[in-house]
Amino acid sequence: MSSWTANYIRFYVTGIKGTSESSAKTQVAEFQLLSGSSVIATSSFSTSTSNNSTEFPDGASANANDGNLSTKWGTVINSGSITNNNSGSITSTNAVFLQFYSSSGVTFDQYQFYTANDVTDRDPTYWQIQASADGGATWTVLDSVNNYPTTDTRQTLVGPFNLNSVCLIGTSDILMADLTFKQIKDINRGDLVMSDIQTNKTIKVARVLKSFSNTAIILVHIPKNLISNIDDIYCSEKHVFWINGSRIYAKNIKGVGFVEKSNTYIIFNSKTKEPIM
Ligand SMILES: [Ca+2]
Repeated sequence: MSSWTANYIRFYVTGIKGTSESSAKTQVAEFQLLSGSSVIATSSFSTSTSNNSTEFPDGASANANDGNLSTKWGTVINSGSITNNNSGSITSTNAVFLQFYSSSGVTFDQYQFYTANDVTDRDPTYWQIQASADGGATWTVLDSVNNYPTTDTRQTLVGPFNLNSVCLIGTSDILMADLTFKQIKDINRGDLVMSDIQTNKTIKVARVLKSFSNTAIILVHIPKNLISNIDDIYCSEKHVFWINGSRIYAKNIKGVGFVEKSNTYIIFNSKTKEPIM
């Protein structure tokens, strides 16, 4: 399972890039949902904006869904309290959202957006992707991104973001350059880590240049009794393992000789802790 079907989808902006404007504003030229590598047709949705905002005269929500980078969804946050300057936290009162609606439901597994034509300080840098399949009664957070280094280049693609793209959970151990271990949630910018260079299968010391949180819903649990000399691993379906000289997605590990038992790893929902079969 790697896609989501929902009637309502929200691009829920919780933080913007800068503080230069007296009223907090946010904007994007386009926001797109994808299935595989294909952008879902704009005719699949209607659009709207949260109540906590006032669209610019040239910032109607439909402009985020018209396939035209010259038009934009742009809105003033009425509370004036949207988090800016990349120091934010997510609350229900200081965020605004762009909402998509489809009566028949839309199935998607990735999303992306394009920066608007002007004012880089309005660019989203903190956001969630939320979805509802029951008319808005309950919402599921499919992705939560903090302090993303959104480009300053105008009318430019940001993403795509795969909804299962997180590699490892926060308590996973990372091998540092001094050969000690540090949990991934404790890694800071500037830290030196041992990095796997996938193009030539070598390892070298690399410096961490940026970090952000990306919360996947679907995780794979590979119990430690499946692989010799390794502890339990919790990762996304598409976390890559080197197995017998090949790159293998976690979700495809079963049946490979490296695994001592076949067909016994567990895919589970990280929110409900329930197995997904
Ligand atoms: Ca547009």
